[in-house]
Amino acid sequence: METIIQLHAGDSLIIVDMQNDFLPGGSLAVSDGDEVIAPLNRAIFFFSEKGLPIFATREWHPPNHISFKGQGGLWPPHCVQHTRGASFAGALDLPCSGHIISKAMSADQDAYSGFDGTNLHLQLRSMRITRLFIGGLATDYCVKATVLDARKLGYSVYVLNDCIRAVNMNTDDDKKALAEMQAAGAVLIPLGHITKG
Ligand code: VGL
Repeated sequence: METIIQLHAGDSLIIVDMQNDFLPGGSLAVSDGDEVIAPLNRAIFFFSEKGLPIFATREWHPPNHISFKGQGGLWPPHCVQHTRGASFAGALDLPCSGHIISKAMSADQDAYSGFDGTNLHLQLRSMRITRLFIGGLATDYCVKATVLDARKLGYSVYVLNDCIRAVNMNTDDDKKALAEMQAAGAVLIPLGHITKG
């Protein structure tokens, strides 16, 4: 049986790190990362129509960030504050009312999860949000970390499985990440199974 989820008050959309550097042409491009823009725009439309809050997380690193190879980290420089690479995808229809959550903003602090070192939980709580619908980049890093933290914090979590793409440094990292999220109680659903009623 297909599960159809009807959106209602208490729901929020969390868009993870849809920044140029994670898209084709970017310094840490996720393969086919741009393919999630269209479905995310549909999700944004649904949530906007229902007057439900939308959050967009972003990495917002200083040029000497600890996660960069030059600093001994894993990654090429990416999402450096105020650069084009750190900007949200131009084709993403983020509404003005969207809430931006910046993370990993100081040189010595890294954060994959949108909850790590941010006031995301505080903002969601003040809006009485209990269910989160999460999509974006990348499945095996920031999406996974955000989903796992959300579950730890007690939210019901739906992962929009057609609105995510993985880095897949090792084959199957995406499958492992999905299994980990499900084991933590997150539900994977395609956007087509969500109705705004
Ligand atoms: C991410 C690698 C490095 C992500 C961030 O957004 O998933 N991946 N930094």
